[in-house]
Order: sequence, then structure tokens, then C-alpha cells
Amino acid sequence: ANDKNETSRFLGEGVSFKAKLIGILEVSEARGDRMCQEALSDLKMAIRAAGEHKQRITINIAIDGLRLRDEKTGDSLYHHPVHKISFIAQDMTDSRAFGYIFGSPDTGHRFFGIKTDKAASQVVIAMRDLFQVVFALKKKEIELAKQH
Ligand code: I3P
Repeated sequence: ANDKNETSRFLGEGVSFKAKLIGILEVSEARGDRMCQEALSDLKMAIRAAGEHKQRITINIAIDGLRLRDEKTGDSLYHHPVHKISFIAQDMTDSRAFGYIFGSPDTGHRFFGIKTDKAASQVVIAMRDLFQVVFALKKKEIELAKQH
């Protein structure tokens, strides 16, 4: 029953959060706390140096993955299926920032740095919950396939 409630949170548009896009950076590895912390610092410095406002976005966390939309227009900027998100890191120096790595060995890895409206941990926890839901669904699929 609990599984069902968890799953239903992520149907359709899923769970949404207000945030800003700090920036995107190519990274060499699929994971690593230190690398992500450095990427976040670099991106923050770059946007400060440019003197620009960060783009306001909505993060939709749903079964088919993460979607970043422009807050004003609602346009989809990025769609990141769960199976290609390899790492999530919270900013150790800023409770309102986090980032994640998206990609594959073929296409390379990119770090997405995000500033959240509220605590970044809320978004990180929602992403972890989603990963568990997707994992449980996959497992069920495999078990069903075995029975046939
Ligand atoms: C703003 C302030 C905000 C920040 C905003 C800055 O600077 O640092 O906290 O929003 O970023 O412009 P100021 O105080 O000089 O107005 P976040 O906390 O959400 O980063 P932004 O311009 O990129 O939205």
C-alpha cells in the first residue's frame, strides 16, 4: 500500500519545486562528491563574474525522470531519465544548492548545478524516493517477465 502511495506522487507531472539554474558543466567522471563540490563553486563563480541572474526554473520529478522547465514560459529545457542520472550531491557550503550528474560513458557526463527556493535536501530526498520507486517498478517487471 505504501509503495502505491509513493508511486502515485510521481505520476504525471510528479512533484515540483521552484529553483534556479546555476549552470551546467562537463565533468570527467560519473560520480564524486569532491568533483561536484568543485563544479558547484566554479559555476557559482562564473555566474557571479558574468553579473547575470540565474534562470528561474521549475523542477518536475516524475516516473519518466527529471524535467527542468523555464518557470515563466513552462518550456521544457532538459529531460533527464532516471537511469542516466549517476550522482546527486548537496552543496556542503549552501543548504539551498545541489547538483547532479547526467550522462553516459558514450555521451559524456554533465553536471547540473541548481539553487533551490527552499532547502535543497527536499529536492534531493524526492529524487532518492523516485529512484527507489523506479527501482521497485523495474524489479516487479522482471519478476513478472520470469513468470511468463
Ligand atoms: C541576489 C541575492 C539573492 C540571489 C540572487 C542575487 O543578489 O544574492 O540571494 O538569489 O541571484 O542576484 P542581491 O542581493 O545583490 O540582489 P539566490 O539566493 O536564489 O541565488 P539571481 O540574480 O541569480 O537570482
